[in-house]
Amino acid sequence: MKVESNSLKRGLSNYALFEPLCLGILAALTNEKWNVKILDECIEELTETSTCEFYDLVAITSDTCTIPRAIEISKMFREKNIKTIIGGIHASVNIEESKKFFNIVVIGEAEMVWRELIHDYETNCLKELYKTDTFFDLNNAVLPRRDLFSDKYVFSVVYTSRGCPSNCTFCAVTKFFGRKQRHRPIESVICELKEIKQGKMVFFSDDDIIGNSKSGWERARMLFKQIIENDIKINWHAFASIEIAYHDDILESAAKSGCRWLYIGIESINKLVLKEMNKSKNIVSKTASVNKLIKKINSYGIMVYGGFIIGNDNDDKKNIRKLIRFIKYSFVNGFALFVLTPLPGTDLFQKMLFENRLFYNNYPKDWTRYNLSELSFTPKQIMADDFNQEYKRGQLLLNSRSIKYIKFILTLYTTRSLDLAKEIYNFYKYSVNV
Ligand code: B12
Ligand code: SF4
Repeated sequence: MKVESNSLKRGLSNYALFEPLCLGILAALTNEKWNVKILDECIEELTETSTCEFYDLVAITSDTCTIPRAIEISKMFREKNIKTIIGGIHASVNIEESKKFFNIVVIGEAEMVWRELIHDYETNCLKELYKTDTFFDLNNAVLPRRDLFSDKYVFSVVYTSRGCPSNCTFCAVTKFFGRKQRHRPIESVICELKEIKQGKMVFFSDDDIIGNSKSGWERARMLFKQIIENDIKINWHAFASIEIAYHDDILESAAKSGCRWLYIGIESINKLVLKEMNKSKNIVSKTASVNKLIKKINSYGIMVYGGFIIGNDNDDKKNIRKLIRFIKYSFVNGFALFVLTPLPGTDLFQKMLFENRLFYNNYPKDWTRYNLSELSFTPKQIMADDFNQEYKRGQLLLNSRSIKYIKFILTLYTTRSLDLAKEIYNFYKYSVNV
């Protein structure tokens, strides 16, 4: 049996930083009598020769933008009469498409159906579709088979919760994992962290490590306390919402437990845009206040990687330029500027489809365009060509040589730490090439 993950094959080599968590979970769910091999195309490209080995089943995971490659891989194995299985967020919302290119389609979380699927294979009664209508109870979480992962990954990926209480219009998560944040028992997380090799960094893949409820905050406090009390020495990164800045005690224990970077979806500094994205929680009294919140997080020695999105209906040229200026001179220590992308299954996709604004609809081939750095629809307030020019201009400005000096000084100011400021300087020294 083989489990596959595929990359864009477009120079995304830095993504080999992260372990393919879902494949480790699939392997853990497979009973011991089967030999499992994991191949991650971020590390090693699948070639005709590697398909010559015999496999009983090939399970593939893929995002939307990599699905054309997943289809190629499936074809290679199917030509050798090996059955392929596709699962994950994209396949779960594109069932008819998936049925055409894979023998078996799994909708939903693997934990709910994988054992049944393997049993069906063993008893020769495989179905074409496996579907679950309920969410997986995280009390039954399995530990991924890390022994099957390459040593090349910088980050061990660990989840402590699933689901996101927010419902941003562009995001594919809530439709798949639900709007209620399900918490994995802390003992189970601690047990997994203890197994991780010393020196590996940990990436918590939760959509929001603290969530937005009292129970979420309480759990985050407990989790960080347990990491400290169990003397687990890790450096960790995670996604969080800007609201974490209102919880000093959580920030303090997060930092003590090894938190180094928080990835925060700031998205925009324009109120109308934030409302349009259903991200009103990011609206703070003044633009400067977002900056103040970032500064607060920095003061605990935690770096902020801000995610920003342009291309919304309320975005015009002026807004975009204002946002880029903000990113450059704000306290965010790192950043990613994305182009709004209507991912399948999202409210945004439905809207764009309804309004007949999608440029590329020759699916599955065109899914490669849905990569968050390409405009795939007609924007409202700006011509597509002008938008592309603005995006290019923004990327150039943000990747110019001066950025390392600007972020060095700002980090020094917010953290009062020369070491952290130097770390940021080096981060840009190696990543900026303009
Ligand atoms: C961590 C993360 C990353 C990490 C990747 C780490 C890694 N190697 O996994 C990084 C930062 C590199 C990353 C990059 C990108 N990401 Co990302 N990422 C995530 C995040 C937050 C968590 C992923 C995760 O580990 N989840 C936990 C695991 C257990 O869940 P899972 O992988 O979905 O697997 C479960 C089920 O889906 C199912 N399953 C999955 N595959 C299969 C296969 C089979 C056969 C079966 C049976 C079941 C099954 O069972 C699993 C267990 O329950 C998700 C959001 C989310 N909540 O999932 C976004 C998410 C997956 N990313 C997304 C996107 C768009 C991207 C980028 C395109 C963004 C960009 N331009 O930079 C790139 C693409 C990278 C690529 N493929 O080349 C989107 C994908 C949407 C879509 N329709 O494709 C998501 C859903 C976020 C969103 N905003 O909507 N990402
Ligand atoms: S973008 Fe982030 S906060 Fe918004 S719904 Fe998706 S995971 Fe939740």
